[in-house]
Amino acid sequence: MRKHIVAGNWKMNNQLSETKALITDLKQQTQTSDAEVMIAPTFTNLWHAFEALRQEDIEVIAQNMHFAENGAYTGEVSASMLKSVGIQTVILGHSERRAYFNETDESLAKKVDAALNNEMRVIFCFGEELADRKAGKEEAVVESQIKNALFHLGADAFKNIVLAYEPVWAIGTGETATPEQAQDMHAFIRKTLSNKYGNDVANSVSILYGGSVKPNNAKEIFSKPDVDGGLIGGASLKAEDFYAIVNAF
Ligand code: G2H
Repeated sequence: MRKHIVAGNWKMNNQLSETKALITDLKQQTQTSDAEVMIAPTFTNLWHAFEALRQEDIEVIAQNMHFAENGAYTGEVSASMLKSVGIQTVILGHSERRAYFNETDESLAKKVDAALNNEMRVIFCFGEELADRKAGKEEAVVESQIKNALFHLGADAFKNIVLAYEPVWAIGTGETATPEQAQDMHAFIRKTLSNKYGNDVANSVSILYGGSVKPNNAKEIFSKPDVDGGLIGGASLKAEDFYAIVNAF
């Protein structure tokens, strides 16, 4: 049985005071689903969030990290630094990182290795752009993103990898892939994994959908057999909305 996961990606939102207030609201919500719940605040709020949620069933995760252990990389944060403040899971390869910070399949492969070497769990994001989909290339793009960043790994590594399919055209735009489009791509992703690592690995990896998931569309998206959860941006910034999505399973 694959894990259901709902992760809130706060992106570059929330000062410390807003983080405190949102965490207070999150603690007042009731969970009725079996999903693992995660939130990803900015680096400056990780330690506070980790401390504040220590006793709760909400894991605090990071939005990014560098591939080096330490050294002359001004402005960057390493896996061991994240671990030193309690963080066990990191989002890597979000399309905003790829688009605005020049992250490539090659640099992401190094980040994945660094996270796994530090015994962290990775939520690895990928997805096609609108032009790719219009040209009918969405599967080829997704397949190459997965292969280039992950297929150097052994099968065992996939115990610590969660995949997140986020079509770029659906991110923060209000456009959502239809549940059928999401299911078709998730099934393709699982087949791609199966071709390389076999059915057991492919069937054990949770594949999340991301891109304008909201309380009013989560249930239908999560009802699809290969959709194991969601990476939630805008709708994770309000506790009621986020828990409406968490409870959509
Ligand atoms: C996609 C998603 C969260 P949103 O980036 O990763 O954001 O739900 O706002 O589209």
